[in-house]
Amino acid sequence: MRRFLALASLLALVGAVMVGSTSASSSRTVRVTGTEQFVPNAKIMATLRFAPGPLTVTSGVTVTWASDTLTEPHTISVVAAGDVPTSIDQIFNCPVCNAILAAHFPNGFNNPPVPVLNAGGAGLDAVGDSLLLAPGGSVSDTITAAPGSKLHYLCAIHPWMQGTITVH
Ligand SMILES: [Cu+2]
Repeated sequence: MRRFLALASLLALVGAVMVGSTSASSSRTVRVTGTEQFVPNAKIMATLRFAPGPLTVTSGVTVTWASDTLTEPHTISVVAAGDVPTSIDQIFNCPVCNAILAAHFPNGFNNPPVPVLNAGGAGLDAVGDSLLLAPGGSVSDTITAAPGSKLHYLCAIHPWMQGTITVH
């Protein structure tokens, strides 16, 4: 738990990040919202989430993730369906999350991050694609996955934040 809190405060130093461009013809917005509370020896609570979680888009659409969480950074990280945590155990021990954060911060959390990890082609289309979202910021990218595919994504910092993008 302490690791999570330290990580969150370090990531809060990350500057605003904008990626890609807004498509005039078609774009969608996902709100990144919620709160969290930690009372030592009493409670841990978080409602941080993507709203909506499931999204259905046409291939080529630009999606913007707009955060109203002013103190928390997030990531939008495409992962294999089988790597999406489904239990509290998996949330607090998430190997794919650790790998994503190591790739965003190759020189440690106190040094400038790599704001975009790109696997596959340009845009969001493959496992390994990941966008860093600064506290209170927004980030956009084009959904380039082929029609008929479904992307599973999560926040590598708060892995219960999970979404899907069904592409048609
Ligand atoms: Cu998050």
